[in-house]
This record gives sequence, C-alpha cells and structure tokens, in this order.
Amino acid sequence: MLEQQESRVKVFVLGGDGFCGWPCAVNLADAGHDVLIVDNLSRRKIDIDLGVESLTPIATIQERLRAWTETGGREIRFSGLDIARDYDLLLDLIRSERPDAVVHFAEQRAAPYSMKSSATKRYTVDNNVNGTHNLLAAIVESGLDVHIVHLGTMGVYGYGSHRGATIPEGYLTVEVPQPDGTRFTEKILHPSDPGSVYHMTKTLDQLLFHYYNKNDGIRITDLHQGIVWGTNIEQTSRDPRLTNRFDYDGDYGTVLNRFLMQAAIGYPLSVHGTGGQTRAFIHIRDSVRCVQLALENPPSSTDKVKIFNQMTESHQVGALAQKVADLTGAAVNYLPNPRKEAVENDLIVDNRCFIELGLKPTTLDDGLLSEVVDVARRWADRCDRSRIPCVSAWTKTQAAAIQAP
Ligand code: NAD
Ligand code: USQ
Repeated sequence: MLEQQESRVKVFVLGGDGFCGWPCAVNLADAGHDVLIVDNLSRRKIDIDLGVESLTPIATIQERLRAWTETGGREIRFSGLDIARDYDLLLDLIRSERPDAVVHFAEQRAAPYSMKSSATKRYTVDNNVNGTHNLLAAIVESGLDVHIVHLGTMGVYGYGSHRGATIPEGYLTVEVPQPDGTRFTEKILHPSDPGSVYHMTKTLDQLLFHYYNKNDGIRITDLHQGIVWGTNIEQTSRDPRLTNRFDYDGDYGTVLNRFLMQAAIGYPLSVHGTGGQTRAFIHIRDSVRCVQLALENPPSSTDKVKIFNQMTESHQVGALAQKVADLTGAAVNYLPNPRKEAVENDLIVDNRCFIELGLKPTTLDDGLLSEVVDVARRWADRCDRSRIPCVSAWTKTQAAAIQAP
C-alpha cells in the first residue's frame, strides 16, 4: 500500500484484460493506485475465431473484478471500449475521469497472427497504429497532462547482427560528418528493424510518440519489453477466478512458455531452425514491477520520450530448449522455421534504467521454470495438441518449407 495519499495515481490500464495487463492492473491496485481497465475484449474474440483457449481457465472480466474485491482488493473499474475505433468515447472518458496516467497495453501483440493473412496484417496495423494515435490525439484534445506508459518491444531494434554493440535504451549517439570534414554528435532514435508486421507497428508507435512529445509536450515512457514468461503473480494466485491467461498455441504462445508447456505434456520442444536466435526475456513478476516503477517515476514536462529496455536476460532459443530438456527430460525437435529471420544473432542489451530504479531481476535459475511446468501439467487436459504447431509463415518460401513432407 502507498504510504502517502498524494502519491496515489489515477491510472487507466488500456488492455488490462490481457496477459500482461491483468497482472499489471491488480498489482497497481494493490499498490494503492486508482485503476480503471479499458479493454474491448478483442483478445478473447480472437481466441474464439482461432478456435483456441488459454491453457489456464480464465474468468470473464466481470468475474475477475468481483473476485478481486471479494478477496479484499482495492476496487478496479472497467470500461469496454475500442481505443482504435471509439475515439469520442475515449476522449469523453479521459475528460470525465481526468487520469494522471495511462498504461497502454491495448494492441494486437502476436507476430505470427500479424503474418497470417492480408486481413490480419491490416487488422494489426489499423488496431495498433490507430489505437496509439487516438490516445495521443485525445490527450491533446482534453488539454490534460497525462503521462503515457506504453508497452513497446525489444523487437524494434531488430534481430540482425549488432556486431557486438550494446543496444542502448532507445537512443543511439551518432557522429554526423560535415562538408568541411568536421563532425558533430547527436542522439537519435535507434534505427528500427522490425521482423514482422506486428513489430513494425511498434516502430510506428515510436515515431508517433516522438512527434507528440516534441509538438505537444506529452510525457511518455516507452518500455521496450522482451518476451514475457511465467503466468501468475502473487495477486493473481489469490483466487482461481483471478488466474492469468496462458497462451500456448502456434500464434499467441511465446517461446519459453511454449517449451515449458510442451515439456509438461510430453510434446517435443519446437525449436525453429537452428535455434541460434537470441532474444530478451523477462518474468511476468518483473514486468508488472517495471510498469509500476515507470508509473511512479514519470518524466518531467520538458523531457523527451523516456525509453527503458524492459528485459532481464538474453538467451538463445536452442539453449533455452536444452535447459528445459535438462530440467524435464523432454525431447527437442528442430523444425523448418516459419519465420523469415536471421539464423542466429547477438543481443547485448543495456537495461540500467530499471536496475537503477531498484529492479531485482528474476532469472531462469530462480526455480520458476518448474512452477510454469506445474501449472501446465495441472491444465494439460485443456491442451489441443493440434494447435501447437506454428503454421503462420512469413512468406511463400517459409510456407513451402514448413509444408514439405
Ligand atoms: P494480450 O493480447 O494478452 O493483451 C492485449 C489486450 O489489449 C487484450 O486484452 C485485448 O483485448 C486488448 N486490446 C487490443 N486492442 C484493443 C483496442 N483496440 N481497444 C481496447 N483494447 C484492446 O497481449 P499481452 O501479451 O498482454 O501484451 C500487452 C502489450 O505488451 C502489447 O502491446 C504487447 O505488444 C506488449 N508486449 C508483450 C510481450 C509478451 O511477451 N506478451 C512482450 C513484449 C511486449
Ligand atoms: N520460436 C521457436 N519455437 C517456438 C516459438 C518461437 O523457436 O515454438 C522462436 C521464434 O522463431 C523466434 C523466437 O522464438 O525466433 C521468439 O518468438 P516468440 O513467439 O516467443 O516471440 P515474438 O514473436 O518476438 O513476440 C513476443 C510477443 C510480442 C513481443 C515480443 C518481444 O508475442 O508481443 O513484442 O515477444 S521481443 O521478442 O523481444 O521482440
């Protein structure tokens, strides 16, 4: 609980019914903040369209909120609107509620889903870019000073070779040659190199933030988050109706949670290609902690967009599979890669901002891998094995490779 009444923040959690948003919302309420979830429940509708379900049974948002107050949680309110389409409703909500801050999770977040078809590419761009732009335009139109904390992705930097260079927190210092042979240095947004239509929308978000911060002075913290693993936090474990979702299917399941769930049900671990891809990771407990830290340490009105790398460790996908195999005895299967991505890459990341704010990273070695395997074992009978393979191919070349006998 907050010690000082005045440090309480009135905060909208856009996308607060999702995998990262739900634990974030209850964590912020538990910390004493005044939380209102805004969500159009599109993620639940996509599950219905795809014919899949979260491995863990999840209660409706109404049941979740009832369970939260029944178990002693500070009230969380809910507004069911589409931030990409319902501009006037979003503006009215901001005007009437006058939030201090908005945490923005409300985007279509799966790279494979974004690459499935022209329809899902167009939906992802429309939803993500319009949603972010509507939020920025509505804040300007409201005339209020609202801090935006946005969930971006480590994928904006790209997973090509960084030639051993450390990826900075958003801005790169470059030397620009002048005609007279002299040079000046400048800090620029790190070049973008998206690896899917989904990741591309996050690079577009960055430009929108840069512009609205420069033109309108909007205070923005953009969190470049790595792949989130784990499922529950202490608050979502208090009652079965508070349980968080666990995506395992080929579109929405992310790599480490998929490996842990595959190990739990005796399915060979699905490594794409050689497994040389290196990615950044963060446990869900640290993810919610980082969002709270960002919210409670806002930029000043003259600051440019604050960018934090929200990750705690980097791993090669093949090495992760081996780690899970060593822990559980699972078999490892090397499969043709449905994605157009580098066979291998280096990834050295600067994440000092959160460490300096007090984050104590949870690592793979903290025993939590087994906790996820246990959750997956408990709900193994809910798994539809036919939905595990990743069948969304980046181009016709990858489609042919994954269909080859
Ligand atoms: P999720 O799909 O579980 O949750 C997103 C939520 O936003 C859903 O509840 C959905 O219904 C809602 N939503 C989507 N579009 C909306 C709209 N137009 N209006 C209102 N609500 C809308 O995704 P997640 O895993 O919780 O990810 C949340 C954010 O964090 C995303 O922006 C994602 O890019 C980012 N992120 C996620 C991960 C990860 O590993 N899950 C890693 C890095 C970054
Ligand atoms: N991979 C496998 N086997 C699998 C699934 C994935 O080898 O069964 C590989 C992929 O080919 C890729 C890597 O694992 O090389 C990561 O895939 P992922 O699905 O775990 O992660 P990604 O598509 O990058 O997206 C996820 C979230 C997204 C977030 C991103 C953070 O869905 O919202 O932005 O992680 S990051 O990867 O740092 O960009």
